[in-house]
Amino acid sequence: MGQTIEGKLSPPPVGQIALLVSKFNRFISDRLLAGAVEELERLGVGSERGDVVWVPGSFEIPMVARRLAESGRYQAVVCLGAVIRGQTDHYTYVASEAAKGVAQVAMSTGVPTIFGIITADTLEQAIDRAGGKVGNHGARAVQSAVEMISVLGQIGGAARGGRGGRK
Ligand code: INI
Repeated sequence: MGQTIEGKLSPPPVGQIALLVSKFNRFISDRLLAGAVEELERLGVGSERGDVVWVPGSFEIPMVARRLAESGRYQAVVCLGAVIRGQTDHYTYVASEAAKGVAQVAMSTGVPTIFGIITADTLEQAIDRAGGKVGNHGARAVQSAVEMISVLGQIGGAARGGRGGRK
């Protein structure tokens, strides 16, 4: 067997991480952000290395995530929000565009762009995932970001969105 490459949860030596948060369902987003900031501290990255950017709703996350990723200023973009099923099918469109959009940003820029957006049937389910019974999705999203920075750093090759602009 050849070598095994695995992301580590140790702090990247340099660089900022963008925490991109949706104001919609702010009650939940605030908790996800608190979990994310705490996790930056817990992992030894430091909360001063997390820049917070707010957008109106999860639908707006991919566009701003792309701008952040392409800026070259961030090692990762952590997207946080909550899409909660309502009376209409609006939820479906917002959730699917947010998920597709975040994946596209990661693929097109090469900058780890993490899907820390909760999709839930009820407010109670969302609370459970935002620091309640099922942990904090914001904290987990920061772990994924740190792990991805590590694994991509070990593999090598540049992000397309980073310094030097698009290729
Ligand atoms: N935005 C969310 O982040 N979560 C939701 O649950 C939600 N729902 O259900 O409507 C939501 N809608 C707003 C949307 O993200 C946009 O901000 C809006 O459509 C303007 O483009």
